[in-house]
Amino acid sequence: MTIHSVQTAPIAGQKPGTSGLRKKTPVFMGRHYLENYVQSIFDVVGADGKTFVLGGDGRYFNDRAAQVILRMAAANGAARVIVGQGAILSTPAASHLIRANKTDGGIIMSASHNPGGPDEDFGVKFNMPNGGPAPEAVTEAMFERTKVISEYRILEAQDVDLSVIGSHRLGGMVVDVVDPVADYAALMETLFDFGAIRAMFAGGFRMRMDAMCAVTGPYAVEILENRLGAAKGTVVNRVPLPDFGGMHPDPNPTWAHALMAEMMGDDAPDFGAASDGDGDRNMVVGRGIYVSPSDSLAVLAANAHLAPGYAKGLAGVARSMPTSAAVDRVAQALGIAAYETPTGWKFFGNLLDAGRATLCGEESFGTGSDHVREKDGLWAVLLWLNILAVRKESVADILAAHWARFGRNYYSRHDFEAIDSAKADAMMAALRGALAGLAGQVIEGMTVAGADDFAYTDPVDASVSAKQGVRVMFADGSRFVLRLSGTGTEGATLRLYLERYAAGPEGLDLDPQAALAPVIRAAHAVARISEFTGRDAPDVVT
Ligand code: VG1
Ligand code: CO
Repeated sequence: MTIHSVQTAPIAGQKPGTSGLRKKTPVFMGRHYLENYVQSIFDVVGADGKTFVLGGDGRYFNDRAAQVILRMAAANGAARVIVGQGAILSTPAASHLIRANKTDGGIIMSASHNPGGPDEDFGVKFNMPNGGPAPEAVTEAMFERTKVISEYRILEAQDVDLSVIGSHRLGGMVVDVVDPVADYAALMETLFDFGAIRAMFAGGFRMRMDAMCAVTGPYAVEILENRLGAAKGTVVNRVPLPDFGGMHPDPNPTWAHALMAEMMGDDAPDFGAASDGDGDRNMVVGRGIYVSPSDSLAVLAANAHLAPGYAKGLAGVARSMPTSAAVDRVAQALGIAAYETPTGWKFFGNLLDAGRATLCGEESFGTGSDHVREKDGLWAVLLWLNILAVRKESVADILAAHWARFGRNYYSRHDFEAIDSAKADAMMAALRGALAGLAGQVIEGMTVAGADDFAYTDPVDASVSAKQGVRVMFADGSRFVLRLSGTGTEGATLRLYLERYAAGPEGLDLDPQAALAPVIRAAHAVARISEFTGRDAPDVVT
């Protein structure tokens, strides 16, 4: 078979964001676009004689992109690629395969929570041999490579039949097609008390899992229904579709509204959950009660020892800076370290590898542990189920007890989407310029204790990441944070994160938006959101 060296030229804008390179699908399908980026990945990490994992969330173009990546891997001298059947792998399952097979990394095709389809989003991300997203230094090197690329290598060959499990050949390279679910499900069995959860379902416990027509469906059906005995039909929207059935596979109260309606209605099941496009996010809902992701992380940290995989306790916990400090209070009570990192799972990798943190989480519906190096939606659902099976209390009771013990960090995120980028940048620049004068000011009756632009020094490798979000902290423990999204593909998305602490015992049952009202007003006044962007109200509130 012939290896072609194809002449190409740099394409502007191939800069990976919070989680890989994401663009509109037609952009990715444009001439040389995918090829330039994949060659840049191989040029940076090297492919000769190496083994990689490949899979994606099944969105539109997933199947064809996989064939291109395989042909390029073969042409670049890779020895072996392990591919999920049908080119499907959830992000946590890919992370697990990368680690379990001691490979040299993997390529994940996903734009995660972004909609999919011919006119929606596509993405490509490289994960390191530890199973985690490439750190900034590596993604920067890939971006630099895209600016000077002049040729890529690709094998002339027919498609590999990825529907057939087993070993295939592509030129000099082996393509091992594997069941996307089996190894992941086996890993989950080592972490959780499947017997206890099975007994809970057998006792009549009811659950709803909304896979949002994305990649989690097959995993959830196998684990929840087949192995744990949840009623058939527990998992809805269970077949992954190239356009996610038109759904926006972002598990939050806005986009998973059907699940929310069911959980708040009469005859609601005991427990509800949803996951995102690539299966690394989770939303958790109890009967009649929504669990904010920051609270979920805190409850999981406080109760993880009830699951066999965490019976020895946690080494430490880590959260992204905009995530509420609820988990910090748990860490303090447990006497373990709590780390605060920038947004994006890539920053947790070093802490996990060094054994400093066991549990990690983000306010954006992401929770995970040292079992893989990605956040893991179904893992979080199973840890909740394990805790419910042991404690035999409702989600509402568990939350109430948690707040009574630790106090409550009222929390919300307001997203302003598809803002003109220049306006968003101007707003952030003005805000950064105003930070120095804020300390000591009284706004909405609250005194500003400090304001800065978050910078992080990795405690393991001392790498520094600056300008990770503006935070304004008040003397009473309230705060707000503003940053621009790094995963969008249209204009800018402004994220406003709001937090206020109530120690209790009074005032633990307020509506979060009401409890946060002064912080919301303060944020708008300081950042002049409406003046710069023309927006008064957010598009999505979580
Ligand atoms: C968002 C979230 C962040 C998450 C990232 C990837 O990034 O805020 O917490 O790690 O998405 O998640 P941003 O830059 O748009 O705020 V996933 O499930 O889309 O890979
Ligand atoms: Co995701």
